[in-house]
Amino acid sequence: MEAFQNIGIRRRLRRFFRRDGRALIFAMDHGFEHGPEDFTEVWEHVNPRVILKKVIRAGVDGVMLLPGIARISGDVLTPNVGLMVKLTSKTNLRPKEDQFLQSPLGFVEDAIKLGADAVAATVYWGSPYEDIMMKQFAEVASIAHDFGLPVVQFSYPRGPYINEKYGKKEDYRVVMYGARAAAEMGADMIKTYWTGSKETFAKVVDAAAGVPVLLSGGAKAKNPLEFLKVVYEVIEAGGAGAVVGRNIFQRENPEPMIKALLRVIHRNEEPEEAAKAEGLI
Ligand code: FBP
Repeated sequence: MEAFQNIGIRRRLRRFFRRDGRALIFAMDHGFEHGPEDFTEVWEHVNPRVILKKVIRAGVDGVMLLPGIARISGDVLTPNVGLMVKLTSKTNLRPKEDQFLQSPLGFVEDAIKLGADAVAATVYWGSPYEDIMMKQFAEVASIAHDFGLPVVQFSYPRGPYINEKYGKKEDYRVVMYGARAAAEMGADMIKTYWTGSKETFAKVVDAAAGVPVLLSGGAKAKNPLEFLKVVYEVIEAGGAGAVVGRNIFQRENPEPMIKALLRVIHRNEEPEEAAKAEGLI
């Protein structure tokens, strides 16, 4: 007989991934990680209930929140949407040299109380604080797995040594390394940077050895088509979808963007086709 936990992990992963094994997850930890200024473009979205109602109505598969926002928005989060609670973060207020460290801000037990379907923690691979974040991730993963909760690693190579050695943190060789390290640590889902091409992202997917790899959205693209093209290539490369924040909440009306992303992710539509269908171009 299978262990109870395995059943829990599989059931909960299905709350994010559709039958095609792909997901569009809305990320919103920016009020903490970047500060409320990230909401300047569309100020009403500083209220999590306002933006969460919009993105859920538009059909996202899951949301990623910090514990306090999950609490404030509890009644807005409909049961058909997967809830990922992130348990580490950092503020933009800390000194520059400490920006390469994420700290714990909640516990697996809190996430369970909130009804989470997964927990997440970041590791800045290559950072001078890598050791601390590895321990944090290992602890979160071990406890979460005991409770049948899947664990997501935000696998972000980052820090002075990465820049020195690879030139940029998005170099596929280091993104691939981070994804592999996440898989080796027992992550059930990996979120990481765009490497710039379908071919290089396919290497990242290969290195993850079957653990689903999702794109980390990044700063708002110059135009919607540009972002849809990246997500299309992620899917073509074997990626399992995208976790998107700013490209959604920095739009007054995020619905057409979400619907176009869903077309690309779940229907394999070409980016131009999806953008036209949703009136984005
Ligand atoms: P975005 O789609 O806005 O990039 O959100 C994804 C995310 O990982 C957030 O969870 C996080 O706050 C942010 O990006 C990290 O951004 P940065 O690269 O500036 O640390």
